[in-house]
Amino acid sequence: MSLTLHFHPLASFCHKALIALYENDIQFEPVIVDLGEPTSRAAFLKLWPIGKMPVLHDHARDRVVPESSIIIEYLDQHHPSPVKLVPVDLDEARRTRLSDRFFDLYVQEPMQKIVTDRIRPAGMNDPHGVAAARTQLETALGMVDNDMQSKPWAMGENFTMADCAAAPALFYADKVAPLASGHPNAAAYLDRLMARPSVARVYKEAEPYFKMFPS
Ligand SMILES: N[C@@H](CCC(=O)N[C@@H](CS)C(=O)NCC(=O)O)C(=O)O
Repeated sequence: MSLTLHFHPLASFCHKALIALYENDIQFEPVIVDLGEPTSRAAFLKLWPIGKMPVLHDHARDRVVPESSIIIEYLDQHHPSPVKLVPVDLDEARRTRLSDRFFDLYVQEPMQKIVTDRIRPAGMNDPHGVAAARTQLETALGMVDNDMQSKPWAMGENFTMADCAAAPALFYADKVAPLASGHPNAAAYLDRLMARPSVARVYKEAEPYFKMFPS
């Protein structure tokens, strides 16, 4: 098998890459990384010393591809498939990348800040940082709600990389700030995402690991 994906089934940025792979039925070997287990951790850090998942290894081209957005761009480029996740039109592509950045930086990151604070050792919490993250998440979710009033997917009629980013971002954001209470369009968009077969498959496979999610 040419492609190996190093990932963890509970990790939101890994879900983004998995959605892209499943969306186009691209074959790959999954390798679960356990950063708490010395052998798995050492093997992963050897591949990508930054230590963030997911990482795609393309053995045929001898390429190590980190960063979820870059992995999706790489797949789009080297595994041309029916669902074009990065539009060919340059303006559309740039707008798609902006939406992808938006979901990563302004939904996923504050959501992760809130969640990871729950598992910090006693006395090491960061209430100021968590409050700032909650404010940013609320602002971002308001923008998503406004943007998703009248279209099925983030870029309009076509499912793209922006939706791959939106699915895990909104899935976990909904756990820390339930969308239905103040953001009905964002909640309906999350429902559409969850009904998409590639997304549904990722969350079905992640189910056994959800007990590890700090609630
Ligand atoms: N910008 C990176 C972020 C990746 C990231 O933060 N991954 C998390 C899992 S969702 C991770 O590897 N965390 C492990 C750690 O920080 O030790 C991407 O888009 O791939």
